[in-house]
This record gives sequence, C-alpha cells and structure tokens, in this order.
Amino acid sequence: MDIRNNWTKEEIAEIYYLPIMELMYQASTMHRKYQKTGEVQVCTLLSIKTGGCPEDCAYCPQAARYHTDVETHKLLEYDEVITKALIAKEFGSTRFCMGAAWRNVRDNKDFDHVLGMVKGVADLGMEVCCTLGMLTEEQAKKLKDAGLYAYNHNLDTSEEYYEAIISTRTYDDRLETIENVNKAEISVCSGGIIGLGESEDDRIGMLHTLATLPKHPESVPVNALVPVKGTPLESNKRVSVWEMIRMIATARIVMPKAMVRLSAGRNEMSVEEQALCFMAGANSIFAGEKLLTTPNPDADTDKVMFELLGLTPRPAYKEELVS
Ligand code: SAM
Ligand code: DTB
Ligand code: SF4
Repeated sequence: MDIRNNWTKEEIAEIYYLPIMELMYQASTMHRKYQKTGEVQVCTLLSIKTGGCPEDCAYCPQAARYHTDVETHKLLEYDEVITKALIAKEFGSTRFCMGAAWRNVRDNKDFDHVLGMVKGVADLGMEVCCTLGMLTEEQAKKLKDAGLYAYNHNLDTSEEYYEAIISTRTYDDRLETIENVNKAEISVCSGGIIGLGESEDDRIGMLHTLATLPKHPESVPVNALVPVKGTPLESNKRVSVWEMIRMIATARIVMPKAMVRLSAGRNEMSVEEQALCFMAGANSIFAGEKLLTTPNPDADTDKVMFELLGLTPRPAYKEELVS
C-alpha cells in the first residue's frame, strides 16, 4: 500500500538518505504509477497585497520590520487582477494563485473584495488559489462559496525549527488553518522552504508532518530560499540542486498522489537541473516572470524548456475530470 498516513520519521529518513540515483529511481517509479509522466501543472502567482506584513518570518521580504527593497502596495483593484489572470491563462496557466501579505484574514471590506476576485478568476475557468495567512473555518467556507479551489498555507519547516524562523505565530496555528481549509473542502496546498539554516533532520521532520496529516495535501510546494537583502536570512547560502532533488523525491514517494511543485528557486536553476527535479517527481511549477516579489523564469524560457523536455501542461480541474 503506497498511500499511507502512518509513516514513521525513521522510515522517511531511510528514503531521504538513499543514494541519490536509487532515490530518483524509486521516486520516478512512484511517479509513473500515480501521475501522468510528462504532464506538468502550470500555476501563476500574483501578489494582490504587497509588503507591510506584521509577521516576522525570517525569510520574507514582505515583513514590515525588515527593510527590503520591496515596494508596498495596498490591495489591487478587481480589474487589474482579472487582466493578470487572463494573461496567465493565455500563457497556458491553469491555476492562478493570489497572495496577500497578511498575518490572517479579517472580516472586512478587503476580504469582500478578495471574494469578488476569487469569483471573477473562477469564472475564467481557472483553478483559483489564495494564500492570505491564517483563516477561520467560516472564512474558509466563504472562500469556498466564492469558488476557491485551493488554499496555500506552508508549514515552511519542522515543528522544532519553526521558532528559529518565526516567532509571531506557532506551528499549531499553521496546522489549525490547514484543518479549517480541509473542513471547507478546499484543496490543500502545503509545503515548505529549504535553505533556512535547518538540518536534514528538520527537512525530514517537515515531510513527516505533511505525510502524516489525516489527509495528504493535494499539492506540496518545495521552495528553495530566495535570500533577499534586508531579511535576516539575506546571507544564507543557496541550496544545491541535489538537496532540492532529495526533498522532491522523498515527497513523491511518501505522498504519491500529491502534485509536487518545484517552486521558488527555479530562476537560479539550469534546464538540466530542473529536468532532474521533474525526473525526481516534481510535476508542477510557478510560471511567469515574477513569483510574489522575486524574479522567476519568463514564459518564453519555460516554453523552450517544455518543448525540449517534452513536457505538456496539465489541464485545469483534472481531478474532477477523472473522478
Ligand atoms: N502571508 C501568507 C502566509 O505567510 O501564509 C501568504 C504569503 S507568504 C509570502 C507564502 C509563502 O511564500 C511562505 O509561506 C513561504 O513558504 C514562501 N516564501 C516567502 N518568502 C520566501 C523566500 N524568500 N524564499 C522562498 N520562499 C518564500
Ligand atoms: C509557495 O510555496 N511559494 C510561493 C507561493 N507558495 C505563495 C511563494 C514564493 C515566494 C518567493 C519570494 C517572493 O517572490 O516574494
Ligand atoms: Fe507575512 Fe506571509 Fe511574509 Fe510571513 S511569509 S512575513 S506572514 S507575508
């Protein structure tokens, strides 16, 4: 039985530490069994409210307390968001993810505007995703009613290392929001970042928490830290592609049905390196020249890569199509 929620940390560590070729082979085999090989989900991000966040996430260029070059911006207007979503759709994205630099959602006019944007993007036939910080169950239900398909809320790192990175909220706060999203029957997108200064044991610990949730997240983003000037982690060394491969492959083996997303960090990777990540089980990317505030490969560069590697974009709402 491959789909398990009772993994022990030792079992996950055993997979994680396999010789890299064996790890990739096992991940690839699992990928073939549960995913359509060669098919990659293309998602586009848009920061709908940028900077000025009260949280202290040590990696984040949008935290108000760190003095970064990010230009703060209040909530975007509806028309601008829809225009951006249409452009993303034209370039082949099937999922549009709107991010806000909020600690949590509040029941105010801004939230009503976001609900309107969710409906507008859903009406374009795209899978709509949001990442807005912490949510109550009622707020999750409102988003679901507006047409929200997925919600991104990352665990970021292990429970043990969490307080070294963020002090303004707890790991349990994170898990509670994920539960609220689940209760509202919204698809859960949750993963983390490597390169924060965590140990390999922390990386395994994070994968263990994700793989032992009552239900595996439908998508698992694996981000490489993008060190941003002005943040406490500005001088962190960039992670190597082998570390990304280990994370991606282990995530693929322990959560075979999840979409594993090769997320932040692609801008620094060659096509060859990305190809290894796809071989290791990644089947989703963020496309478009910007993530939230940092650069990402542009559409033309990715088009060349898709052609070269023989990758095809995954259709929207595929799970619903097959079930
Ligand atoms: N404020 C909301 C929250 O924290 O959930 C949503 C936006 S937040 C920017 C979304 C995610 O982006 C974070 O959880 C983190 O995993 C990722 N992220 C932020 N800054 C990053 C960086 N410099 N490098 C890699 N990933 C980053
Ligand atoms: C995720 O796991 N990565 C995305 C998305 N979910 C919201 C964000 C990456 C942000 C990288 C830094 C930036 O561009 O600000
Ligand atoms: Fe705020 Fe999210 Fe950045 Fe943390 S990761 S500082 S909560 S925008």
